[in-house]
Amino acid sequence: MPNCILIGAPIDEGQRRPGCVMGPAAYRVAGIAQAIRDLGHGVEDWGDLSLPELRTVACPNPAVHDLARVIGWTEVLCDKVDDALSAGALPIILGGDHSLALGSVAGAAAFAARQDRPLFLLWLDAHSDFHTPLTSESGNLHGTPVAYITGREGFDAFPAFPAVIPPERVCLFGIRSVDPAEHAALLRHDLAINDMRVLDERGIVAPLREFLEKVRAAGGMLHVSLDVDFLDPSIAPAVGTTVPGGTTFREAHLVMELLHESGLVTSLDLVELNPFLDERGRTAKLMVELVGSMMGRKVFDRPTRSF
Ligand code: B3U
Ligand code: MN
Ligand code: MN
Repeated sequence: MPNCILIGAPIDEGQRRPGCVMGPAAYRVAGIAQAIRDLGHGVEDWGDLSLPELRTVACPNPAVHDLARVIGWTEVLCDKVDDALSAGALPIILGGDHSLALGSVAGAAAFAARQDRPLFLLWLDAHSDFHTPLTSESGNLHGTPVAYITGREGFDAFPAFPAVIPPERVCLFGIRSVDPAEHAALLRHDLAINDMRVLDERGIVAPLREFLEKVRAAGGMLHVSLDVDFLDPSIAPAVGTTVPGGTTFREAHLVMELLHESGLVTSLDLVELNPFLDERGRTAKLMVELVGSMMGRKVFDRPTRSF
């Protein structure tokens, strides 16, 4: 695995509950850099990003809020993630709400396009985040990145997405909250939808391996976007939008262990941590442990199986 670059993205304009802005600090307090170093990897921390000068922008949907700021974050994150990948590192973006993925995945897509490699996206989330700014009822732009990344219309005010990811290269994993407009749009697009119904029946291993196999066969890069609400709220309470019935502690670790074994992950978002809602840092610590599993920590070190 390459060395890691931590990129702090203190963004909370993509939703309405204050607190995600403290996310990057909480990950640092929970020891994310040392946890990765302990596994033998180099870590550089690029500190927290700040907003560039904002443009004047407009959106026909009056519910949408903080559009100019979210676009500003999108631009700055796109550049930084591209820079980190160009430096040969694995960028880990410390969020911040999920609107940061508008920029982080754009940066990964720009880099992948220059390398002439297909970029795949694994979306670990309770939500499908498949709204466009035109269909969102809440007006919260953290519910829109998957639509932007797959090239849906309605993002006129945003920078053009550098290299649209075809829906067949996207895997939604763990979803259990989908709005009607998202549902209708998902039926028209060919994303792999591993909702909790599928995971309950098949477990997490088979569907994840199927997707990883596709990434490997295509010689692809893989961006993983981990939303805290992928986890069950009983183990990860520090999130604004808790949805019951999430993945367990062991399922989540197994996902991250399989990702490590695959050797395919090239960039990672950690999103929606709201430290103000945490219980003595337990969610931040769990997220750091999950990163440890993705970076190679094992319960018992047996010779690596092929995934
Ligand atoms: N789909 C809803 C709820 C939501 C999406 N992402 C989160 N919540 N975290 C919306 O507001 O777009
Ligand atoms: Mn999300
Ligand atoms: Mn979510």
